[in-house]
Formats: sequence, structure tokens, C-alpha cells
Amino acid sequence: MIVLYTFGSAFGLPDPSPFVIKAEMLLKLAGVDYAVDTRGFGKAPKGKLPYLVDDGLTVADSTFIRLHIEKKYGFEFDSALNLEQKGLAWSIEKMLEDHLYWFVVQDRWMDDANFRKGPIKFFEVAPAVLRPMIIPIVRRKLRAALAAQGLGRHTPAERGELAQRAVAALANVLGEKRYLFGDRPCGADATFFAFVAAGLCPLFASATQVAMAAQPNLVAYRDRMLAQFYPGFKADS
Ligand SMILES: N[C@@H](CCC(=O)N[C@@H](CS)C(=O)NCC(=O)O)C(=O)O
Repeated sequence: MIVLYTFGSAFGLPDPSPFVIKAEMLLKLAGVDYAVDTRGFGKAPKGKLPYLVDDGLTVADSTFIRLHIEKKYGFEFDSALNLEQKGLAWSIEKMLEDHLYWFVVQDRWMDDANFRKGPIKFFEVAPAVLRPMIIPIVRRKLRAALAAQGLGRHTPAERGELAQRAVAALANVLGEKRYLFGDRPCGADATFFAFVAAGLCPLFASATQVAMAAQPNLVAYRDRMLAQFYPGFKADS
């Protein structure tokens, strides 16, 4: 039995981490049985979630989880796609992970009001006296990561412009299709759903959220995917 290590549902999302949602979606799409465990962060081999343990083998990182499912279970996520679509699917996925993800980090962690509504809760496990020291250290590290990545160097107006373009690109690629490439989900749908759900999260005020909420096809896609793959999930759980 596979054990997938997650943060657990938060912020009205199946998981606060889009990478965890992606990994869980991949397991769901492949129809592989799994259990979740929310107590594995301390032992995460790469210091991040998700990772899974499958019959004694540890696989860290959502993309290596995908490769593991493909190799061990012989499930081909993109079997319905032609070569051009496979290339596009991979490119869209990496745009989400390496570009849009940083808007999620910026919006949740750098905006004080958003931080107090969301990420501050992660620190409730730390002793109250230590929190005033730990919290600024973690936020400073993320600020440095945002500067290294580049997004953190832009003005809010510039970031808003980039968010608009990124979200418009996603909405245009999806169009009126049920899934990214037609009537069957592919591997990139796991990532697409994860990041659209994260971006739409109404708890966090941001240009990304406003841009996504203005795209009816993205909202409908999020709702469809949630109903199909997380039936019974309540936004406040
Ligand atoms: N490339 C990794 C990214 C995973 C990732 O960034 N996870 C974040 C949550 S969204 C994390 O665990 N961060 C904790 C930390 O850096 O301390 C993947 O695809 O799984």
C-alpha cells in the first residue's frame, strides 16, 4: 500500500500545497490505492512535501511520483495525447510549477493580511514563545527565494500584469474543453487542477485570484474536478 505524505486539507483546499494536490490527483487518475499521512513533513527526504512510500521505496517530489506510477504500475497518463499535445502538456505543467507557483508563495506569504489568514497557522505546532522568532526567519527565507527566482523583484503592478497574462494563457488553453486536451484527463490535468484551485482560493486576496475568478471556464473546471475527484469535499474542511 502506498502512503502519500501530505499537509492535510487547509484554506478550503484539499491541501495547501498544489504539489501535494497534484500528487494525490495522479494517484487518483491512475486508480492506484493509497493512504494519506499528515505527519511526515519532519522526515521528508527533500525537506518538502509531497513524498510517498510504496512498499518500502521512498519517492520524493510530485514529478518523480508521476514517473514512479508510470514505471511501477504501467499507467500512461498521456496515452490519449499526440506528440504535440504531450509536449504542450509537459510545458504547461512546468509553467505552473516554476512560474505560477511563485505567485502563490508571494501572495500567501509576503502579504501580511493573507499571511495572517493562512500560513501563520502552520506555526501553531511550535511553542508560542518561539513563534515570534521562527516566523520572521521562515518569511525571510521565502523572500530570498522569491528574489532569487525573480518574481519578488517586481512591483505589485508588474506582478499583477504577469499574473493576468499567465491566467489568460491557462484559460485560453483550456477553452471549453472538459479536460485540458479533450474528454479524457491527462497527467497535466493533475497539475492544472491543483494550481487553478490554489489560485482561486478566495481566502487570499491577490491579482491572481481576481484574474482567475474572472475566467468562468477555470472556475467551472475547478468545480468539475473537485466534484469528480474529491466528492463530498467541503471547502471549509
Ligand atoms: N518540486 C517539488 C515541490 C514541492 C514543494 O515545493 N513543496 C512545498 C509546499 S508547496 C513544501 O513542502 N515546502 C516546505 C518547505 O520548503 O519547507 C514537487 O514537485 O513536489
